Amino acid sequence: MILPIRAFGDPVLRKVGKEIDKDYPSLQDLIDSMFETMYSAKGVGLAATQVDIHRRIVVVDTSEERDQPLVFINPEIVAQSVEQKEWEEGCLSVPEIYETVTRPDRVRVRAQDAKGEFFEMACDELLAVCIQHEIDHLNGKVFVQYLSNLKLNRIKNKIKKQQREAQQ
Ligand code: GNR
Ligand code: NI
Repeated sequence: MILPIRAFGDPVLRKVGKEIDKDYPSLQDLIDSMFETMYSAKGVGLAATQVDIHRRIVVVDTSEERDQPLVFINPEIVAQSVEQKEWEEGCLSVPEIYETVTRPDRVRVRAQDAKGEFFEMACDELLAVCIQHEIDHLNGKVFVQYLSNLKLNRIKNKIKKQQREAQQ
């Protein structure tokens, strides 16, 4: 099922997701719907927060072929490089806005898979950027909140304009 993606400005994007435990109902259905939503929107990642589900679950696929789905349940960054990297980020909740954000170059993530098993993954390149971006969503943060107030206000106005035009 394709789920509606909430846009920046919607207060649900500020909620902090709760941990998922082993007997969370229909977890596999949620995972399937999140992948369907992410692939149909042509995103490289999606956090449950963006579809108004306030649980700590993220789906990612940074492969060219769109055939390497990754699920991260209760993800945590357990190590990060001192080196930082700039990346032009976008977000399905902030359509048509791309801005440079600086984050650690590499991170090590600990999470659970769909069966509840713990794993760790060393992430670099787009995957490192994406998992940090998604964990921010689980904590109620959207990438544009790293920008200056001037840029943030311009983005808020642009989104309001997009929403007005979408209504007409
Ligand atoms: O599709 C997405 N692309 C992207 C590009 C650069 C940095 C982060 C991302 S994540 C984004 C999908 C999304 O909004 N995930 O929350
Ligand atoms: Ni996003």
